[in-house]
Amino acid sequence: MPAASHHMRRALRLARLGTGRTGPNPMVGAVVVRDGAVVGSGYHVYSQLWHAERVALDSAGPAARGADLYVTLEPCCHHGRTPPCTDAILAAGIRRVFCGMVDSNPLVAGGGIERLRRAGIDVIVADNPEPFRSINCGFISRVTRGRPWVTLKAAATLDGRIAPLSGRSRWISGEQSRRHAHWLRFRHDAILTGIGTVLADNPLLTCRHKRPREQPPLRLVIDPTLRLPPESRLTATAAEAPVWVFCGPSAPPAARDALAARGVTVVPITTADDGGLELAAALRRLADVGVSSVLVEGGSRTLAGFIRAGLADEFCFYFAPIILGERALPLAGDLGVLELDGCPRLDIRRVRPLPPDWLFEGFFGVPPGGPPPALPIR
Ligand code: AOF
Ligand code: ZN
Repeated sequence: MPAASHHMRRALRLARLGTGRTGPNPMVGAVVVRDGAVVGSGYHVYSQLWHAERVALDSAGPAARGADLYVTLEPCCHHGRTPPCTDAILAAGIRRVFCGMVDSNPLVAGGGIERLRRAGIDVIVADNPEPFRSINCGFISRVTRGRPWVTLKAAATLDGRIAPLSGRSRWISGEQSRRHAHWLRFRHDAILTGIGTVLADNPLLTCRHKRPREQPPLRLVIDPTLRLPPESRLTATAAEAPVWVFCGPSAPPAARDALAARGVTVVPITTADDGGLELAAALRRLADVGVSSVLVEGGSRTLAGFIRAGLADEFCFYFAPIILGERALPLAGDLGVLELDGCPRLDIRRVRPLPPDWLFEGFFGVPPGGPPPALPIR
C-alpha cells in the first residue's frame, strides 16, 4: 500500500500513544482520510472505552462519508464492551479500509474484514504485518498462546555478573540504563522477580516512568516456600498496588495467612519436574486475569527458570563497564546445559549505548505464530 503508508505510519504513532493505557486490550490507532487530507484520528485507551476506529470516525463526523479509514488492526465485528466497529464504519459511509494486520483475537480473526467486504467495502491488508504485531506482542501472545509475552531484563557487568556473592551492591548499571529500565516497566503489565532478589534487595518493583500507566504494573514474586517477609517493602505497599506471590503446594499455611492479611494475593501453583515452580502455570493464571506482558527482573535462578522452561520471548540486557570476576552471581543460573550444543542461542536485534553502559536487545527463538516481531521503538 504505497500511497497509504504515511497515513498508516501516523495510525501506528497514534496507537503507541496508548502504551500502558490499553490493557488488557491491544494498542490501536486509526486515521480517516478524505481527498488526501486527514479529517479524523484516534487511538484506543481502555478507560475511555471506545475502540480507535470509533474515536477516529467520531472526530471526523460527516467528513467520514466517502473517506478512507486507516487502522492498525482489523476492525472488530463482535459485541464486546462496545458494539462492532464494522457497524460504525458502515454507518459512517467509509469507502475503503486499510488495515495493518488481521486480529489474532478468535472473536474477530478475519471476521471483521469479511463483514466489510460483504458490505461492498474495499479492504486492503498490509503485506507486512510486522510493525503492527510488534506493538501488540503481549496481546497477541495472550490471545493465541494463553500466556503473556515474557521479557527478561538484567543489568550485568561486562563479564556477565549481576551481583557480588558477598551481598548486593544495588546499582551495577548507570543512570541512563536505570531510566530506560523504568520505560521497560512502563510497557509491561507485570513485573516479576524471585524471592532471592527480594530478600537481597527489598525492591518496590513500581514503575517510575514520567508518564503514568493506567493501572500500576502487577508486582509478582516467585517464592516456593513463602519466605517473603511480612515487613518487606512489597508487602507494606500491597494495599496501594497489587502484589501476587506464587508459592508451591506445601508452603506453610501460617505464612500464607500472614501475607494475605497484608493484602498480598498468594497463588499456590504446582511444582515442576526440576523442583522449581511450574512457571507455565503461573503465566496461565496471569493471562486469565488479562496480563499480556511480564518483565522478569531476576535474579539468576529466576531468569534461568524461564529460559529452561522455554518461556522467555525477549531480552533486554544492560552491560556496565565493570568486571566482577568469579566471586559473583552469573546473569543466569543453572540452565541444565553442559555443552555448547545445547545452549540457548539468542537473536540480537539491537545494541545501543546508554553511556557508560550498552544495552543488548532481542529475542529467544521463534515464537509460535511466526517470526519474532520488530522491537518496539524507543
Ligand atoms: C480495543 N481497541 O481500538 C480495537 C479493538 O473488550 P472489547 O469489547 O473492548 O473488545 C476488545 C477487542 O476488540 C480486542 O481484543 C480486539 O480484538 C478488538 N479491537 N479493541 O480495545 C481498539 N480496535
Ligand atoms: Zn472495535
